[in-house]
Amino acid sequence: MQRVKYSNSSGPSERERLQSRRRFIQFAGAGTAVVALGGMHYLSEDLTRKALAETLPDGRPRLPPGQRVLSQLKPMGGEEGNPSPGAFRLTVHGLVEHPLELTFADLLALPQVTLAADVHCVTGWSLLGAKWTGVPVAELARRAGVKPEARHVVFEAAHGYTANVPLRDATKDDVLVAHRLEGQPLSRANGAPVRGLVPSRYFWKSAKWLTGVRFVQKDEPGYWETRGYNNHADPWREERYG
Ligand SMILES: Nc1nc2c(c(=O)[nH]1)N[C@H]1C(S)=C(S)[C@@H](COP(=O)(O)O)O[C@H]1N2
Ligand SMILES: [Mo]
Repeated sequence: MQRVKYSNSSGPSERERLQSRRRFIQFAGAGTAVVALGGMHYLSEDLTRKALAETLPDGRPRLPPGQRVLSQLKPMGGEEGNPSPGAFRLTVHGLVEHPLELTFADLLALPQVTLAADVHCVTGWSLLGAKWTGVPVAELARRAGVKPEARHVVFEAAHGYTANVPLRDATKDDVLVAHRLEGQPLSRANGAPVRGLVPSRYFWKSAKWLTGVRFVQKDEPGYWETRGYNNHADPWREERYG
């Protein structure tokens, strides 16, 4: 299996990541076939054709424009956090009445949800209908007692990675603090032990190696949002770049 190639094993430097993104943008702009993109090796023409014939309950096409379907999740890199459940802590903080600090066991003791979700990476691939298990962000919001002035959620991850989502969207039923994919614990590359899952947005909003969920009043554009990517990131509107 081919992996995204970085110049060292500990992960890409920021400069390398931005360069690789820029190459993608050039490809996309030139209308080059998506197979030219790095990491499309699980690309499935059959699954793509099938998805193109489907619509969501609200009438939108199942597959957002410019996307092709993968048969399995492809690790996209990033600076990994500590994958050990024993070391895991999740802080739920910011504009809340009762800040929480949850261990992995605490998280598992909360009501769990398993749902099928489609995810869409800005580099042009989608993974459809995978089963994710975790705790809804809405549940954490309720337990922490989010203050009425909160308007946005900042997903915080290892090494300072963040992703911002409006509170209304971050508290939809399908937004999870997720720890299982297809019934299995998350792999290290896919964010172990816990990641955010925000299916309604490009996948960079789904922060791997999650460490915190922070409620804020004023929007705080995150890692990619401050590096040329769209703040809102709706795949159906192709809100890819800023
Ligand atoms: N902490 C962290 N989370 C992250 C990233 C990252 O670099 N660091 N990359 C994002 C991007 S751009 C994508 S497409 C998805 C990829 O998730 P995967 O590697 O599990 O496929 O994670 C998102 N979450
Ligand atoms: Mo991505």
